[in-house]
Amino acid sequence: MDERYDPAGIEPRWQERWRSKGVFRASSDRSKPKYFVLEMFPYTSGRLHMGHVRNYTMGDVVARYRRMRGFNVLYATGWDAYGLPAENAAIRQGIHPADFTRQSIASMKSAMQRLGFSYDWERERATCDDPYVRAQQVLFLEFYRRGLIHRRKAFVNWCPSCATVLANEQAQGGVCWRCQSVVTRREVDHWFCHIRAYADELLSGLDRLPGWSESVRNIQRNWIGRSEGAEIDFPVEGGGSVRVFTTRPDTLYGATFVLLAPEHPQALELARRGGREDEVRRFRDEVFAAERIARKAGDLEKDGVFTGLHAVNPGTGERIPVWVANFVLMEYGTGAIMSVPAHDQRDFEFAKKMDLPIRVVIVPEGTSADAPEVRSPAQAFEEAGVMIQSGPHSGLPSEAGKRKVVEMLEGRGIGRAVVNFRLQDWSISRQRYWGVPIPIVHCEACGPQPVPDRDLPVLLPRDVAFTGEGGSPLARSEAFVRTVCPACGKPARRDTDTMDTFVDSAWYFLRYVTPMGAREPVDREEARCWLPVDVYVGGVEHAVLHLMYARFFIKVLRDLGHVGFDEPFLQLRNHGMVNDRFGEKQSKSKGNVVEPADVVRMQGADALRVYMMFVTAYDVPINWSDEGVSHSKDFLERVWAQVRARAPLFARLAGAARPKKGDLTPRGVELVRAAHETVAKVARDLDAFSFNTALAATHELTNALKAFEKGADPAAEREALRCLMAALHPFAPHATEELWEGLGETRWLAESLWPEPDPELLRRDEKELVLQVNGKPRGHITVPVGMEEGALREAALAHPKVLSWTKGRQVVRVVVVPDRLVNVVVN
Ligand code: ANZ
Ligand code: ZN
Repeated sequence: MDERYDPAGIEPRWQERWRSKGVFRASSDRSKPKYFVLEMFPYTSGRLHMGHVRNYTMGDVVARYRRMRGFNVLYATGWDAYGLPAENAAIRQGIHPADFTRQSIASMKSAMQRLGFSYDWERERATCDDPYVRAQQVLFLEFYRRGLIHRRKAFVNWCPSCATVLANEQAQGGVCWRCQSVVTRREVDHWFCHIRAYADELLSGLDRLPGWSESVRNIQRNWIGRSEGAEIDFPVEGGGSVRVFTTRPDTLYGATFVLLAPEHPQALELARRGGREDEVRRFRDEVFAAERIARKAGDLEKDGVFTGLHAVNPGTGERIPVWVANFVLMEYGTGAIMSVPAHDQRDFEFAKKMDLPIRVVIVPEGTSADAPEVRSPAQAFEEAGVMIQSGPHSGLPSEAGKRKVVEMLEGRGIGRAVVNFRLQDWSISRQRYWGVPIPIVHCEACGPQPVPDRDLPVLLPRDVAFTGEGGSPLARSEAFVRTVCPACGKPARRDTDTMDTFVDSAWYFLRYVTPMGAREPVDREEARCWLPVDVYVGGVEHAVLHLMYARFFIKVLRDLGHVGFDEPFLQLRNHGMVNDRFGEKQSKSKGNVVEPADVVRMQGADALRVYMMFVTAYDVPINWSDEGVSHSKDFLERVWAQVRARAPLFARLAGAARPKKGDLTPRGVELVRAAHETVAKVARDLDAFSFNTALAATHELTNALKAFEKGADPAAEREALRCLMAALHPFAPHATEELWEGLGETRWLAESLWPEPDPELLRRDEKELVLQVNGKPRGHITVPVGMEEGALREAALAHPKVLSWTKGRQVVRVVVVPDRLVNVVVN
């Protein structure tokens, strides 16, 4: 142990020691309870940022702590290696995406290793590894054969700047999740994953995830957006009908027009019949060009155009016009609505603007049909009420009315009760190069054909041109595209789409438990041993996308027989951001980025780790502070100095067992008790993810040690220091290992068990007192020695034995004879 605390010397040395002995290797030792700590694996951007450091320090603290508690811990990491930025780097810098990615991995890995994270690196996986690609293509085809993946023409979200299709989840608010450009609409042939088939289970499963925050579960509930309602067919003049979705069939008689989404497949056809095709087409093009942001939020200027055609309201029998409107979304319900301006504010505004009729059919109980607000309402009345002007259904309350109207429509064969989900099928194909190729061959004669298993994986061709123009580079690689049909052997063409990287990340954690060379995509036996994940740590920005896809994947993999559980992550912890010192998000463009490597070089990995965990609660944003890191370093220096100053006292105690109470001086007992209380508190706090309070407890113990006269009771001092080292070890693993050695320990902390506190020591000295009522002994009470008189009175008065004698009587006085008895006087 050096005189000076020198993290630059200590840290790499311990990292090398741990590595060479393989102490973090996760074995399938079934004699111990398992614990799977998982973090959201990093995207291979090329640099590790402070957000990563915070995320992974938390995971590492938990992993190290759980190992010490005797768990068989699986803690591994990998690389979310595919995606656009690597391809963009290829376009801009002329570096091949594969090389960019490998270089990114190398530099990020060494940055992670320098922080001392205790990963089992033998389980490291990258989504661009050939075995990973193969496994994912196998799964793609299993999904495909099960009808869970299909190809169809669809209007999709298109990011003009990334030149790719985006899933709805990636186009929230109408902007591209990666580049923030405004998303437009395009109709393309496209692969979809049928996540809606699992919508109900994805929803109900949320009720059985107590280890997730209520807020994330609510975000998912809203995203799934289940609503009960009805589909109703409105017959159209001249033949055919338009099917609408409504949650308010009780308002049927108030539907005064029908609205279609601009991209509704019937929109142009109806307009052609109505003689207004040009107007509708022009309007449609305008809407597509307009921002989807506003269209979604409902705060855009409502606009629309008449198709020239009428439909019939199946309740009233009246002719009502059919329009196309910008606020009707194609991907929700049926893409068409019955518009009830009197009871839906959006419809109300639209009717006012277009001068369409408004007809009140629901009123609050007790309102008469000729009240002024019924004859000319000033706004929509959206609540439930009583039906009026509704033919045979008038007088029914809304709830009963909904049922009756649907029954009537069902009877006529033009309506039915349905459950609708906001959740859309997941568009999983991308017109980009750097991703997992879709293992399908298109044959003119046989149609789409799965690539046979023996020909998997379909790998990316290496030499393609990255120009950033003209769609997917794969589509321009004739060598890749040209192949033969697996069914008929004639020339055919490969699919040139690659999979959305959210497919890769939906199941990566299963690859940590699957040996590299495994034939099956998932090793079922190993998965049974390790999964579900016990705690998953990552950013809250993944509350919808990644976490929904991963839950969906597990349910499908369960149904395909690959795994035997329903939910992947038992506990989810979302850490806060790491901002700059003014609370601004760190970004290259703002020039306010704090580089982890710089901090590690100057202050050491342990100081950075301690700072991150100490400065605030795990889920609160950190506003960066250089002084904060310095304070953490000072703290570690103080700990260092303490151990150094005392180490010579322990020469004869090396390897000694934990001291017994009887061997210690009275003050020594107090010190050891404080140490064991610290250990107990740190354990409680770490179980609850309360890292900062755990560290605060270790600070207090250092203070207690500082106040303790050096050499007054070496056995006690050594025991207190051992406890301090163990409790600090998950946070500052390097410094504590070095100091631990300095205390004469031979087994590393990384291999040691948690010092379970001595219950005898934790129990404060107690004494049994006699309880009297009116001078007669009525029972006993055990209390800590020296308990305050007020507290003693309360404890005595609340004691059941005393209560039974004082019930219904008035307490006049309580006499306390310290350490002997309490006498309650009643009249
Ligand atoms: C008639 C009606 C009358 C409606 C009324 C509401 C109130 P939630 O609850 O979110 O499921 N709607 C249906 N499809 C739509 C689409 N593609 N684009 C825009 N709006 C659509 O909302 C369901 C309601 O949203 C449906 O019920 C429909 O309007 C509208 F007094 O139908 B309602
Ligand atoms: Zn063929």
